[in-house]
Amino acid sequence: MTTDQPLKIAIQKSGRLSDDSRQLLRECGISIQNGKNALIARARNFPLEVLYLRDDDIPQYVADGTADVGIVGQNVVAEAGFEVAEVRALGFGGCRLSLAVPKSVDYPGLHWFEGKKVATSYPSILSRFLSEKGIRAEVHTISGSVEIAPNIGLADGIADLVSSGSTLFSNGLKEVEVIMHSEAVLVARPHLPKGKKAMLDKLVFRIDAVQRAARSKYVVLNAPNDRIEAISRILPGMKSPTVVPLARPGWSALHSVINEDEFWEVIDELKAAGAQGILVVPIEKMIY
Ligand code: PRT
Ligand code: ZN
Repeated sequence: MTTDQPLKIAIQKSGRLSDDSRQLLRECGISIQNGKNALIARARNFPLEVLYLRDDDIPQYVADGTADVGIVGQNVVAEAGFEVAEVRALGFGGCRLSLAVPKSVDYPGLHWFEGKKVATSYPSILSRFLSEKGIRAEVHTISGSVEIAPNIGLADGIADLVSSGSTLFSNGLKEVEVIMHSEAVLVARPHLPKGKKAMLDKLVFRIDAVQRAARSKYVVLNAPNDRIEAISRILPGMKSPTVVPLARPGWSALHSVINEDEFWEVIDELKAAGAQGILVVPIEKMIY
Protein backbone atom coordinates (compact mmCIF):
# COMPACT_ATOMS: atom_id res chain seq x y z
CA MET A 1 0.00 0.00 0.00
CA THR A 2 2.90 2.40 0.49
CA THR A 3 3.81 4.67 -2.38
CA ASP A 4 7.41 3.43 -2.14
CA GLN A 5 6.42 0.17 -3.72
CA PRO A 6 7.08 0.22 -7.46
CA LEU A 7 4.34 -0.33 -10.00
CA LYS A 8 4.71 -3.89 -11.21
CA ILE A 9 4.29 -4.39 -14.93
CA ALA A 10 4.09 -7.80 -16.57
CA ILE A 11 5.32 -8.04 -20.15
CA GLN A 12 5.94 -10.96 -22.45
CA LYS A 13 9.36 -12.48 -21.85
CA SER A 14 9.97 -13.51 -25.41
CA GLY A 15 7.67 -13.58 -28.38
CA ARG A 16 5.88 -11.27 -30.72
CA LEU A 17 5.05 -8.59 -28.15
CA SER A 18 8.27 -8.50 -26.18
CA ASP A 19 10.39 -6.19 -28.36
CA ASP A 20 7.59 -3.66 -28.83
CA SER A 21 6.73 -3.75 -25.12
CA ARG A 22 10.35 -3.05 -24.15
CA GLN A 23 10.62 -0.37 -26.79
CA LEU A 24 7.48 1.36 -25.52
CA LEU A 25 8.94 1.52 -22.02
CA ARG A 26 12.19 2.85 -23.46
CA GLU A 27 10.34 5.53 -25.41
CA CYS A 28 8.60 6.47 -22.17
CA GLY A 29 12.08 7.24 -20.85
CA ILE A 30 12.14 4.21 -18.58
CA SER A 31 15.46 2.49 -18.51
CA ILE A 32 15.59 -1.11 -17.44
CA GLN A 33 18.74 -3.00 -16.78
CA ASN A 34 18.23 -6.65 -17.15
CA GLY A 35 20.27 -9.69 -17.83
CA LYS A 36 19.04 -11.70 -20.79
CA ASN A 37 17.40 -14.30 -18.61
CA ALA A 38 16.14 -12.14 -15.75
CA LEU A 39 12.56 -12.79 -14.73
CA ILE A 40 12.26 -9.54 -12.90
CA ALA A 41 13.99 -6.19 -13.31
CA ARG A 42 13.77 -2.80 -11.69
CA ALA A 43 13.70 0.41 -13.70
CA ARG A 44 16.49 2.81 -12.87
CA ASN A 45 14.62 6.07 -13.22
CA PHE A 46 10.94 5.26 -12.68
CA PRO A 47 9.19 3.42 -9.83
CA LEU A 48 8.60 0.39 -12.01
CA GLU A 49 9.37 -3.29 -11.67
CA VAL A 50 9.16 -5.43 -14.80
CA LEU A 51 8.04 -9.06 -14.62
CA TYR A 52 8.85 -11.15 -17.68
CA LEU A 53 6.16 -13.77 -18.22
CA ARG A 54 4.49 -15.95 -20.81
CA ASP A 55 1.74 -13.90 -22.38
CA ASP A 56 -0.95 -16.41 -21.39
CA ASP A 57 -0.18 -15.89 -17.71
CA ILE A 58 -0.37 -12.09 -17.78
CA PRO A 59 -4.15 -11.57 -17.35
CA GLN A 60 -4.26 -13.84 -14.30
CA TYR A 61 -1.18 -12.28 -12.71
CA VAL A 62 -2.67 -8.82 -13.19
CA ALA A 63 -6.09 -9.90 -11.92
CA ASP A 64 -4.69 -11.50 -8.77
CA GLY A 65 -2.31 -8.65 -7.97
CA THR A 66 0.99 -10.41 -8.62
CA ALA A 67 1.43 -7.63 -11.17
CA ASP A 68 -0.39 -4.30 -11.15
CA VAL A 69 -0.47 -3.79 -14.90
CA GLY A 70 0.48 -5.77 -17.98
CA ILE A 71 0.98 -5.58 -21.71
CA VAL A 72 -0.82 -8.36 -23.55
CA GLY A 73 -2.95 -9.06 -26.61
CA GLN A 74 -6.70 -8.45 -26.40
CA ASN A 75 -7.12 -12.00 -27.67
CA VAL A 76 -5.36 -13.37 -24.59
CA VAL A 77 -7.36 -11.12 -22.25
CA ALA A 78 -10.64 -12.18 -23.87
CA GLU A 79 -9.73 -15.85 -23.72
CA ALA A 80 -8.54 -15.79 -20.13
CA GLY A 81 -11.69 -14.10 -18.85
CA PHE A 82 -10.11 -12.53 -15.75
CA GLU A 83 -11.29 -9.18 -14.52
CA VAL A 84 -8.75 -6.62 -15.74
CA ALA A 85 -9.31 -3.11 -17.01
CA GLU A 86 -8.09 -2.13 -20.47
CA VAL A 87 -6.25 1.16 -19.97
CA ARG A 88 -4.82 1.87 -23.42
CA ALA A 89 -4.62 0.19 -26.79
CA LEU A 90 -0.95 0.27 -27.78
CA GLY A 91 -1.02 0.02 -31.56
CA PHE A 92 1.24 -3.01 -31.98
CA GLY A 93 0.68 -6.79 -32.07
CA GLY A 94 -2.23 -6.31 -34.43
CA CYS A 95 -3.96 -9.44 -35.68
CA ARG A 96 -7.38 -11.04 -35.91
CA LEU A 97 -8.84 -14.26 -34.64
CA SER A 98 -10.50 -15.85 -37.62
CA LEU A 99 -12.27 -18.98 -38.74
CA ALA A 100 -10.60 -20.73 -41.66
CA VAL A 101 -11.55 -23.72 -43.77
CA PRO A 102 -9.80 -25.75 -46.48
CA LYS A 103 -9.46 -23.81 -49.72
CA SER A 104 -11.52 -26.42 -51.56
CA VAL A 105 -14.63 -25.69 -49.46
CA ASP A 106 -17.30 -23.71 -51.29
CA TYR A 107 -18.09 -21.71 -48.17
CA PRO A 108 -21.75 -20.68 -48.01
CA GLY A 109 -21.70 -18.76 -44.71
CA LEU A 110 -21.41 -19.42 -41.01
CA HIS A 111 -24.00 -22.21 -41.05
CA TRP A 112 -21.35 -24.33 -42.79
CA PHE A 113 -19.85 -24.85 -39.33
CA GLU A 114 -23.05 -26.47 -37.97
CA GLY A 115 -22.09 -29.93 -36.69
CA LYS A 116 -18.46 -29.45 -37.75
CA LYS A 117 -15.33 -29.88 -35.69
CA VAL A 118 -13.22 -26.73 -35.19
CA ALA A 119 -9.70 -26.80 -33.78
CA THR A 120 -8.44 -23.79 -31.84
CA SER A 121 -6.27 -22.51 -29.00
CA TYR A 122 -9.07 -20.06 -28.17
CA PRO A 123 -11.92 -22.33 -27.00
CA SER A 124 -13.66 -19.73 -24.80
CA ILE A 125 -13.81 -17.00 -27.43
CA LEU A 126 -14.78 -19.49 -30.13
CA SER A 127 -17.52 -21.15 -28.05
CA ARG A 128 -18.93 -17.76 -27.11
CA PHE A 129 -18.91 -16.65 -30.74
CA LEU A 130 -20.56 -19.82 -32.02
CA SER A 131 -23.26 -19.80 -29.38
CA GLU A 132 -24.01 -16.11 -30.02
CA LYS A 133 -24.47 -16.99 -33.67
CA GLY A 134 -26.58 -20.04 -32.84
CA ILE A 135 -24.13 -22.50 -34.40
CA ARG A 136 -23.60 -25.86 -32.73
CA ALA A 137 -20.11 -27.08 -33.54
CA GLU A 138 -17.57 -29.18 -31.72
CA VAL A 139 -14.72 -27.09 -30.34
CA HIS A 140 -11.49 -29.04 -30.21
CA THR A 141 -8.79 -27.37 -28.12
CA ILE A 142 -5.17 -27.73 -29.20
CA SER A 143 -2.31 -25.63 -27.96
CA GLY A 144 -0.12 -25.19 -31.02
CA SER A 145 0.10 -25.67 -34.80
CA VAL A 146 -3.66 -25.33 -35.12
CA GLU A 147 -3.30 -24.71 -38.84
CA ILE A 148 -2.34 -28.30 -39.57
CA ALA A 149 -5.48 -29.77 -37.93
CA PRO A 150 -7.65 -29.95 -41.08
CA ASN A 151 -4.84 -31.53 -43.12
CA ILE A 152 -4.34 -34.35 -40.65
CA GLY A 153 -8.06 -34.98 -40.36
CA LEU A 154 -8.32 -33.66 -36.81
CA ALA A 155 -10.87 -30.97 -37.62
CA ASP A 156 -12.99 -29.54 -40.43
CA GLY A 157 -11.89 -25.96 -39.82
CA ILE A 158 -9.88 -23.86 -37.42
CA ALA A 159 -10.07 -20.63 -35.44
CA ASP A 160 -6.63 -19.04 -35.17
CA LEU A 161 -4.79 -15.76 -35.17
CA VAL A 162 -4.04 -14.31 -38.58
CA SER A 163 -1.89 -11.37 -39.50
CA SER A 164 -0.49 -11.63 -43.03
CA GLY A 165 -2.51 -14.72 -43.90
CA SER A 166 0.52 -16.60 -45.19
CA THR A 167 0.29 -19.38 -42.59
CA LEU A 168 -3.28 -20.14 -43.68
CA PHE A 169 -2.28 -19.94 -47.31
CA SER A 170 0.66 -22.29 -47.02
CA ASN A 171 -1.53 -24.81 -45.21
CA GLY A 172 -4.18 -24.81 -47.90
CA LEU A 173 -6.70 -22.88 -45.81
CA LYS A 174 -8.71 -19.73 -46.37
CA GLU A 175 -10.04 -17.18 -43.90
CA VAL A 176 -13.83 -17.08 -43.92
CA GLU A 177 -14.95 -15.20 -40.79
CA VAL A 178 -13.30 -12.71 -38.43
CA ILE A 179 -14.24 -13.43 -34.82
CA MET A 180 -12.34 -10.53 -33.28
CA HIS A 181 -9.65 -7.99 -34.03
CA SER A 182 -6.86 -7.71 -31.53
CA GLU A 183 -3.86 -5.60 -30.61
CA ALA A 184 -1.62 -5.26 -27.60
CA VAL A 185 -3.18 -3.38 -24.70
CA LEU A 186 -2.10 -2.05 -21.35
CA VAL A 187 -4.29 -3.71 -18.75
CA ALA A 188 -4.53 -2.93 -15.06
CA ARG A 189 -5.80 -4.63 -11.97
CA PRO A 190 -9.11 -3.08 -10.98
CA HIS A 191 -9.02 -1.04 -7.76
CA LEU A 192 -5.33 -0.22 -7.70
CA PRO A 193 -4.24 1.39 -4.43
CA LYS A 194 -3.93 5.17 -4.63
CA GLY A 195 -0.13 5.34 -4.79
CA LYS A 196 0.01 2.78 -7.59
CA LYS A 197 -2.82 4.48 -9.44
CA ALA A 198 -0.77 7.68 -9.39
CA MET A 199 2.22 5.83 -10.87
CA LEU A 200 0.01 4.26 -13.52
CA ASP A 201 -1.33 7.71 -14.43
CA LYS A 202 2.24 8.90 -14.83
CA LEU A 203 3.08 5.95 -17.07
CA VAL A 204 -0.08 6.46 -19.16
CA PHE A 205 0.70 10.16 -19.50
CA ARG A 206 4.03 9.19 -21.05
CA ILE A 207 2.48 6.52 -23.27
CA ASP A 208 -0.01 9.08 -24.59
CA ALA A 209 2.81 11.50 -25.36
CA VAL A 210 4.74 8.80 -27.22
CA GLN A 211 1.71 7.63 -29.19
CA ARG A 212 0.65 11.14 -30.13
CA ALA A 213 4.17 11.83 -31.34
CA ALA A 214 4.19 8.66 -33.40
CA ARG A 215 1.09 9.85 -35.25
CA SER A 216 2.36 13.37 -35.84
CA LYS A 217 5.08 15.10 -37.82
CA TYR A 218 6.72 18.44 -37.42
CA VAL A 219 6.55 20.35 -40.67
CA VAL A 220 8.72 23.30 -41.63
CA LEU A 221 8.21 25.06 -44.94
CA ASN A 222 9.22 28.31 -46.57
CA ALA A 223 6.81 30.69 -48.24
CA PRO A 224 6.57 34.23 -49.52
CA ASN A 225 4.84 36.38 -46.92
CA ASP A 226 1.80 36.97 -49.11
CA ARG A 227 1.18 33.19 -49.17
CA ILE A 228 1.27 32.70 -45.40
CA GLU A 229 -2.44 33.09 -44.93
CA ALA A 230 -3.39 30.70 -47.73
CA ILE A 231 -0.90 28.08 -46.52
CA SER A 232 -2.06 28.43 -42.91
CA ARG A 233 -5.59 27.64 -44.04
CA ILE A 234 -4.42 24.42 -45.71
CA LEU A 235 -2.33 23.10 -42.83
CA PRO A 236 -4.79 20.69 -41.24
CA GLY A 237 -5.74 20.91 -37.60
CA MET A 238 -3.52 23.89 -36.84
CA LYS A 239 -5.15 27.07 -35.65
CA SER A 240 -1.98 29.03 -35.96
CA PRO A 241 1.40 27.89 -37.24
CA THR A 242 4.58 29.50 -35.96
CA VAL A 243 5.84 32.04 -38.49
CA VAL A 244 9.53 32.93 -38.45
CA PRO A 245 10.97 35.57 -40.82
CA LEU A 246 13.76 34.36 -43.10
CA ALA A 247 16.90 36.38 -43.79
CA ARG A 248 15.63 36.74 -47.36
CA PRO A 249 13.25 39.73 -47.33
CA GLY A 250 9.58 38.98 -47.92
CA TRP A 251 9.88 35.29 -46.97
CA SER A 252 9.01 33.32 -43.85
CA ALA A 253 9.28 29.81 -42.48
CA LEU A 254 6.09 28.21 -41.20
CA HIS A 255 6.35 25.58 -38.47
CA SER A 256 3.44 23.31 -37.75
CA VAL A 257 2.54 19.92 -36.32
CA ILE A 258 0.33 17.75 -38.44
CA ASN A 259 -0.99 14.26 -38.63
CA GLU A 260 1.19 12.29 -41.01
CA ASP A 261 -1.79 10.74 -42.82
CA GLU A 262 -3.30 14.12 -43.51
CA PHE A 263 0.02 15.47 -44.69
CA TRP A 264 0.11 13.42 -47.87
CA GLU A 265 -3.38 14.59 -48.74
CA VAL A 266 -2.47 18.26 -48.59
CA ILE A 267 1.11 18.31 -49.84
CA ASP A 268 0.12 19.19 -53.41
CA GLU A 269 -2.17 21.91 -52.16
CA LEU A 270 0.64 23.32 -50.03
CA LYS A 271 2.97 23.41 -53.02
CA ALA A 272 0.30 24.98 -55.21
CA ALA A 273 -0.24 27.61 -52.54
CA GLY A 274 3.44 28.56 -52.71
CA ALA A 275 5.14 26.41 -50.07
CA GLN A 276 8.77 25.54 -50.80
CA GLY A 277 11.52 23.53 -49.15
CA ILE A 278 9.07 21.43 -47.15
CA LEU A 279 10.74 19.52 -44.32
CA VAL A 280 8.92 16.74 -42.46
CA VAL A 281 10.56 15.81 -39.17
CA PRO A 282 9.68 13.06 -36.71
CA ILE A 283 8.56 14.10 -33.24
CA GLU A 284 9.83 12.25 -30.20
CA LYS A 285 7.29 13.30 -27.55
CA MET A 286 4.18 15.46 -27.61
CA ILE A 287 2.87 16.88 -24.35
CA TYR A 288 -0.41 18.75 -24.18
O1 PRT B 1 5.67 -17.93 -25.12
P1 PRT B 1 4.41 -17.16 -25.01
O2 PRT B 1 3.24 -17.97 -24.52
O3 PRT B 1 4.60 -15.88 -24.24
O4 PRT B 1 4.07 -16.67 -26.49
P2 PRT B 1 3.09 -17.27 -27.59
O5 PRT B 1 3.87 -18.15 -28.47
O6 PRT B 1 1.83 -17.79 -26.98
O7 PRT B 1 2.62 -15.95 -28.34
P3 PRT B 1 3.30 -15.16 -29.56
O8 PRT B 1 4.56 -14.52 -29.11
O9 PRT B 1 3.30 -15.99 -30.81
O10 PRT B 1 2.16 -14.05 -29.74
C1 PRT B 1 1.91 -13.11 -28.77
C2 PRT B 1 0.74 -12.24 -29.21
O11 PRT B 1 1.07 -11.60 -30.44
C3 PRT B 1 -0.55 -12.95 -29.52
O12 PRT B 1 -1.29 -13.29 -28.35
C4 PRT B 1 -1.27 -11.91 -30.35
O13 PRT B 1 -1.89 -10.96 -29.51
C5 PRT B 1 -0.14 -11.24 -31.10
N1 PRT B 1 -0.04 -11.64 -32.51
C6 PRT B 1 -0.07 -10.79 -33.56
C7 PRT B 1 0.08 -12.88 -33.01
C8 PRT B 1 0.13 -12.76 -34.40
N2 PRT B 1 0.03 -11.46 -34.71
C9 PRT B 1 0.28 -13.95 -35.22
N3 PRT B 1 0.29 -13.84 -36.44
N4 PRT B 1 0.20 -14.10 -32.42
C10 PRT B 1 0.34 -15.19 -33.19
N5 PRT B 1 0.38 -15.17 -34.55
C11 PRT B 1 0.59 -16.49 -35.23
C12 PRT B 1 -0.71 -17.25 -35.49
O14 PRT B 1 -1.05 -18.02 -34.37
C13 PRT B 1 -0.34 -18.11 -36.68
O15 PRT B 1 0.38 -19.24 -36.29
O16 PRT B 1 1.18 -16.31 -36.49
C14 PRT B 1 0.60 -17.21 -37.44
C15 PRT B 1 -0.19 -16.45 -38.45
O17 PRT B 1 0.54 -15.37 -38.96
P4 PRT B 1 0.43 -14.97 -40.52
O18 PRT B 1 1.21 -13.72 -40.64
O19 PRT B 1 0.99 -16.09 -41.28
O20 PRT B 1 -1.05 -14.75 -40.79
ZN1 ZN C 1 1.34 -17.81 -25.14
